[in-house]
Amino acid sequence: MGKILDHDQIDFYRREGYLLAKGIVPPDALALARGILEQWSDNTIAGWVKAGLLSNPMAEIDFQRRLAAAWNAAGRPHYVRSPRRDLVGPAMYRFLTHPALLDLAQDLLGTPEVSVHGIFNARPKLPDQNWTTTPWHQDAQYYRDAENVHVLSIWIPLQHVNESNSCLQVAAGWKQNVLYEGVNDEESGFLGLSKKDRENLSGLSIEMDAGDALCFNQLMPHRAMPNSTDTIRWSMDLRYEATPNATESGRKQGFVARSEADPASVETFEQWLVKWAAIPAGQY
Ligand SMILES: O=C(O)CCC(=O)C(=O)O
Repeated sequence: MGKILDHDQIDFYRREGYLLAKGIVPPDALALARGILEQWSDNTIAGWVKAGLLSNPMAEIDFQRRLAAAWNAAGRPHYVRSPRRDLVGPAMYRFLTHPALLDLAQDLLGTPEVSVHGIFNARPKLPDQNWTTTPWHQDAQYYRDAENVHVLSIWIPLQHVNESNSCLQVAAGWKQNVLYEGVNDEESGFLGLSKKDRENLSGLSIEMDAGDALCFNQLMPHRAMPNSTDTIRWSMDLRYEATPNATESGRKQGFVARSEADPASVETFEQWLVKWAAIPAGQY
């Protein structure tokens, strides 16, 4: 038995490279994530108003629709499609270090020496917006120093997701454990698998509820389905790694989040913030 998962779940993850952990994200953690995203959405829309693209910030529209309505009314301006830097703050630190998420990371990494990897994203996926539809890729294509180092990704939707509103697909049964060359997807520009490498994958759609977490390792191919509904699909994706063999790419903007061997090594929000000092707002 792990801290939060049972043996069967941990075995499944080790064998298959992914795990759908049902009901693992408690309401207070989801509320933190939602607050962070509402703030980001508010700021983004305020930026469009300030730039003269929009006269009304549309604050009366609900969270699942507002950003899409404002984006369309503003003339579909460019914005950071997978925000990271602009999420950094005390609430994001609390979310990343929520005990339930650290327990999950501890169980799947197999150690209480847990670091937050510095690459995490929010994903506002607007209706019919192809440039946010993530193609087949392996996360380690974005940080090749993790080719042979376990980096755990945790994908957390804020509402129910299915094939209509951009749930993720994993390449179930894929056991090759190789890191493919990354190529830029023609449609979205995202880095991902070449057409040839995608050919033999069979995608398993993972339908999820708010509170569920989809976990996968750095080599597991996955993609998002398009959003063909009229509401926004909100999600966060986080990454964790074992501190003793943490990658350079992870440590750069990451931090030690839990340690039994050396509790004093856990880094505070203020220590984490310093690592972002050179990265301007609006960047990754
Ligand atoms: O949220 C998405 O659309 C894609 C997420 C993803 O691919 C990831 O977290 O690695």
